[in-house]
Amino acid sequence: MTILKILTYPNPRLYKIAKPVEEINKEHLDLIKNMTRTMYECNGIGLAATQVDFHERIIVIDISEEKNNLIVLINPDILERTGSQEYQEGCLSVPHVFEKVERFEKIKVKALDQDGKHFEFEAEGLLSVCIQHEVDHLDGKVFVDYLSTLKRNRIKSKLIKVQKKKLINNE
Ligand code: GNR
Ligand code: NI
Repeated sequence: MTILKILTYPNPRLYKIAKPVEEINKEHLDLIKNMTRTMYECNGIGLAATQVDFHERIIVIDISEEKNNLIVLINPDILERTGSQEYQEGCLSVPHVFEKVERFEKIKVKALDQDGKHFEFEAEGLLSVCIQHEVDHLDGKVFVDYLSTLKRNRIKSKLIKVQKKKLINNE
């Protein structure tokens, strides 16, 4: 198993729109294992394939305290959206930035599991926030896109500076 490299904002690859998975093969299953490992290693509660530069519609999520409740969503589709909630969001692709974002409160989701079986469920609270955040990644959207241009540009400059420094220091 491998810890995958996560793309950092504003890498243009984060803006690619992921294609539906046509048939789940061994490469997909390997990727899901590595994405899961990477999410846990980085202390994230979710990870979208886009963030590891793989542009098919795959998400892993685990919002549990004990990190023992993995949810794998292939070709996720949000069927219903109701209400609204605000949550302080962070993103593994936007390190050290936390900002409030408004999302739908309750959603109904349809997806395939790793065996290619269809399933549907309703989510609210943090799980709902996380699914909306991850589906956005698959659609080439990052949570800072919901912030004001001023805030987003400040975040962009800061992250570009940090990345140049890392490049100089060979990190
Ligand atoms: O680890 C993560 N925490 C988080 C907190 C609030 C709202 C969304 C998230 S998802 C994020 C991991 C990540 O970047 N997923 O794409
Ligand atoms: Ni994210």
